Amino acid sequence: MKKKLAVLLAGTMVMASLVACGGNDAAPATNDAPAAEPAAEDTAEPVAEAEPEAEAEAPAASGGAISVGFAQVGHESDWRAANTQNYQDAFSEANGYELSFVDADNDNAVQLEAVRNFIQQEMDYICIAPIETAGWDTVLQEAQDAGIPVLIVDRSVDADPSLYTTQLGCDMVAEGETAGNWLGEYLDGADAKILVIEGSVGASATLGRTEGFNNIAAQHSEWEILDSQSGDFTQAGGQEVMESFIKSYSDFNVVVCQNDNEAYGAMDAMDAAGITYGVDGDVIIISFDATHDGLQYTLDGKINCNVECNPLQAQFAADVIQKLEAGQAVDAQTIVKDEAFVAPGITSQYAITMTQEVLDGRAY
Ligand code: GZL
Ligand code: ZN
Repeated sequence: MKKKLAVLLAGTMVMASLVACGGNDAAPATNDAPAAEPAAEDTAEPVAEAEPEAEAEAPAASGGAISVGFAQVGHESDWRAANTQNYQDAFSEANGYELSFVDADNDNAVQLEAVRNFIQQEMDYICIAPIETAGWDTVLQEAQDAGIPVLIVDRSVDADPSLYTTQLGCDMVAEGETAGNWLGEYLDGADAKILVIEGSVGASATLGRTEGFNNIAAQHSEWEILDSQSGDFTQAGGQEVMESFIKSYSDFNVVVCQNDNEAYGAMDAMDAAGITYGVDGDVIIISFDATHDGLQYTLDGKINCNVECNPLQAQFAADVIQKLEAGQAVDAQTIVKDEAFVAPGITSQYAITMTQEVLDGRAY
């Protein structure tokens, strides 16, 4: 169903970015690290914290269901599964939506084709969680020419921001810096020989976490990053890369895994090689995502530090769509706030020490 022209006019009146609390309000009150600051060029005015608004009510204005096309990255990780479920729950028929969901299976061509099909089908809105940052200008222009607002969700794109209505997701550079800052605090000047299992090549989550961690590593001349390879955010990829690292390096004492599933694979590989890890082992493991199983491993002391990236973001997208439906201005960017967690026995200014209560209080 085509959107009213008024909705599009409202979509162009974007405001400054907004730091939003993670959707995981079950998380305990925290001595959390400072909220990630929005990118400087976005903050025309002071940043305000915001909670996702109440469950989106059915669209009274237009009377019919709001059609939303969602081109999802794939099903590569537990994080992705939680993110997908969250979108399917938020964009339900009961909430007044007609969701067309495509799992692009980590294939750029499939994702681009899905977006073009959404344009053909004249969706009211298109949400894209871009597999890679590059290659989006043309199809975003096609969507804009067709008068369909596009929400870039979870990750970000390397495209002209005027080609899409909003971007929402976690601050990946801040996540990488949190990991580095925690490691610096934990090592307290000791040497580090670091191996990095990166996420999917070209993904903003990979690029941001790598950039952030390297920003901090540059401050530590006693650290050496021995190698960095992509594990594609999967458990199999993490295991494969760790197996090859073990063949090539014998003196490493830190493994940075850019998501939990890679960490599980790395642990399998180290187990098979008789290498110990975690708070009682020879190798420090840093992971990202803080999914339920990842935090269980952190609680068990197998993962030393786990930096959250909250997958429960769908309500932020629904809030944007509801505002557009009501002809209201929307924010150019919404940063979903993250926490970080460390194993019991570790105290940190950058992270929350895991307890069973913290784990039980998590919404995903
Ligand atoms: C992060 C998200 C990443 C997760 C991975 O926002 O894009 O993709 O860290 C997922 O688990 O594969
Ligand atoms: Zn140092």
